[in-house]
Amino acid sequence: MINIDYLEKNDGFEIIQAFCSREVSRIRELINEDLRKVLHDHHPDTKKLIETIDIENYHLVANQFNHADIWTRHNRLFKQHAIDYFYSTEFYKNLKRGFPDLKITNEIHGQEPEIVWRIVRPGEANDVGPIHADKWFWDLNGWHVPDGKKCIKVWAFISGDSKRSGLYVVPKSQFNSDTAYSTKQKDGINKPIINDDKILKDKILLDTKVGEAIIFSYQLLHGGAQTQGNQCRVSIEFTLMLSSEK
Ligand SMILES: O=C(O)CCC(=O)C(=O)O
Ligand SMILES: [Fe+2]
Repeated sequence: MINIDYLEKNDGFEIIQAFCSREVSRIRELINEDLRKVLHDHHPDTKKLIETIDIENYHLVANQFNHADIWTRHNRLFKQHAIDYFYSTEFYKNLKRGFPDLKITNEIHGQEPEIVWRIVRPGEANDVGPIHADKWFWDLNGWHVPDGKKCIKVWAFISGDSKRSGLYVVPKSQFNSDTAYSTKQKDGINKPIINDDKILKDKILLDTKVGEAIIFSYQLLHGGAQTQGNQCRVSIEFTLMLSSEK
């Protein structure tokens, strides 16, 4: 089981095996269904083309769609049936055994637990955001962590080339609580922009295999890597809220 205290006192992250290949296939299928449904809602005229699209080949036809407008966070949220499937995975059951009071947070949309998928196309700098700590979002938006609780992030690699895409982290940066950032309003929330780019020279691209997850401190600096090669990167992410005195 993950030892959160240990992780926070060391590099600030840990890579763990999350989903077996059968589970990864099912998660890909669920994301593909959503991908097609959302594209169809926005572009009903391209029904035939959309039927042939999946996360493996999406980038080859993405220029036919309003990619930036379509793929809001809201449109990438797991729906109830996908959440139910996620709850049935061994990964979630293990998390629940280790942290019986855990909750997946819903700070932005306020209803169901927010499990979000993300697709990052090859060569597209705008598909990833700048390096940040997730705690900054909570501070900037006044989202409240109740007394006795804490947040920790989970990011899982679902598809792509792990050596040429994925997540950057700055190991041990959870200790630099004074890293400067400014803020800009986007998609209805305040988003942080890091000011201090000296620290970014220490970032490393984590080599996560498909089905593995990175669990990381809410204070750890991290961000998406622009995808190289010719495969999209697809990942899922969510926040766990847990008792802090564990
Ligand atoms: O996957 C990405 O590009 C960024 C992910 C991220 O910031 C997160 O999971 O907190
Ligand atoms: Fe993040």
